[in-house]
Amino acid sequence: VPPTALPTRLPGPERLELGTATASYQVEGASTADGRGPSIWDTFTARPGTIRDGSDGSVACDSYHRYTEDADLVADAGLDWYRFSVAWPRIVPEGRGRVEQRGLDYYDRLVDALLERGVKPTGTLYHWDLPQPLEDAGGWLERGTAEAFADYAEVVHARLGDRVGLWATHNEPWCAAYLGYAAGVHAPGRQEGGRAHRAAHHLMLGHALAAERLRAGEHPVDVGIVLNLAPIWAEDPERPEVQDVADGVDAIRNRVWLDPLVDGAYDAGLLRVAPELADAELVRPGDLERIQGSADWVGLNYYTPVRPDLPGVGKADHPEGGAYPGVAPFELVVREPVTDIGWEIDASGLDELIRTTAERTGLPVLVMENGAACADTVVVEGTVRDEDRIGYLRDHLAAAERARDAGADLRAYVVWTLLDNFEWAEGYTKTFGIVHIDPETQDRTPKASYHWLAETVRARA
Ligand code: PNW
Repeated sequence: VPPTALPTRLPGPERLELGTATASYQVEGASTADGRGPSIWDTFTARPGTIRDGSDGSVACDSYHRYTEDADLVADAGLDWYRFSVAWPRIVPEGRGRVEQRGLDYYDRLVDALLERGVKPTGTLYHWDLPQPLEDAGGWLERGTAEAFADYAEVVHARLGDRVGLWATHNEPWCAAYLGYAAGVHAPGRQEGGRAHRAAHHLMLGHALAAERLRAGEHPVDVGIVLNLAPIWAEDPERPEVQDVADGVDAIRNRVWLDPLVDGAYDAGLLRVAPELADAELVRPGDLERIQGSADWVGLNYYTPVRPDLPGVGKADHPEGGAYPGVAPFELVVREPVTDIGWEIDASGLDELIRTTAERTGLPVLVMENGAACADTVVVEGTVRDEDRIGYLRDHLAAAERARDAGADLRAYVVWTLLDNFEWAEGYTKTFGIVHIDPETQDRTPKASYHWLAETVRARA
């Protein structure tokens, strides 16, 4: 990247930029290095029974030490950008107050390593690693967490903003709020029912407060939020009971984030599912006005469509099941074919989601994650064959281009993920990487999908 092009900003509409992504807790390891404080994921993974293989992110891909190899891999594939996330507990170990310079130094080195190789860095400020002291004070159920988040965001941007001007505040706040505080399958592992809507509001408030600080800083910025919105396909839309649960799922998966962002309101339909959001102590005067218009772009993470149906029809033990408090009992149907993590494959969902999100928000859209878990087979001669992943990526990239051709303002497509890494509740049992990681040595071996992606980039150029 020529110095004159700094900092990395929102890409223009001329061409679809391509990248790949990771997240701090999933790849960095070194969980006690250089003054990093504990996060809710350190605490959660230490609790027996939370992670399928009993593992944690304390070593992961050791990207904290091997980030130059990661930067080489992204550059060698010819990708435009690398999406990383910043670990809040490395920067502000107690969650608020004292700043740890050694944590900032790490991201400084990472950003420079990318720029030296001609890769544009883009950052996410919150990919789920909340400092444990903030959780001890109530976590995202408390307003103070949103305020602390804005302080932390300002510190990061002051240090990196001369080179990184494309920031996402949150990654998938639906997961943080509802998998974390309702279903309890992600950290902090709480089952608070409708109180999880408080977390949703505080996450959006935190986004807005952080966006204000970034915009007020000395460095120019395009600030957005990355949502895992989903196409909601009622299995039997003619039946009012099915349509009703589908509306409820849509409210919590999509509208609780988009409505305040676009309309500055939680409407009556949403309040029916989430009456907690009518609480004037929670949603204070001015909150919704601050959230409205607080994003310059919207990021989408898409893996699979969501198909609600009545109880007894779908997957009763679906991990998302408990993540929609306030919705009448329902089940999610999963149709074949599925990936190795059991998520239905349907690329038309991505096309639909990009178009509807662009229309609903009027904002530039970036696909910030898309990819597949595959049971990769390691074969001799150092090659890892993952033909299923190639098929998935090819079909979804084509779907993204269809949406663009249909006029949607889509600017980028980012593959999840560069490296096989710590896949949250699934531990290391599900691999999404285009690069294989040896679990003993952390050695990196590009898979067939990596070579396919590199070839696709070259062919396009
Ligand atoms: C997203 N669910 O996570 C995240 O942004 C990534 O960090 C993650 O590795 C990727 O998708 C693949 O899972 C999710 O259970 C994890 O519904 C779980 C769920 C959804 C998203």
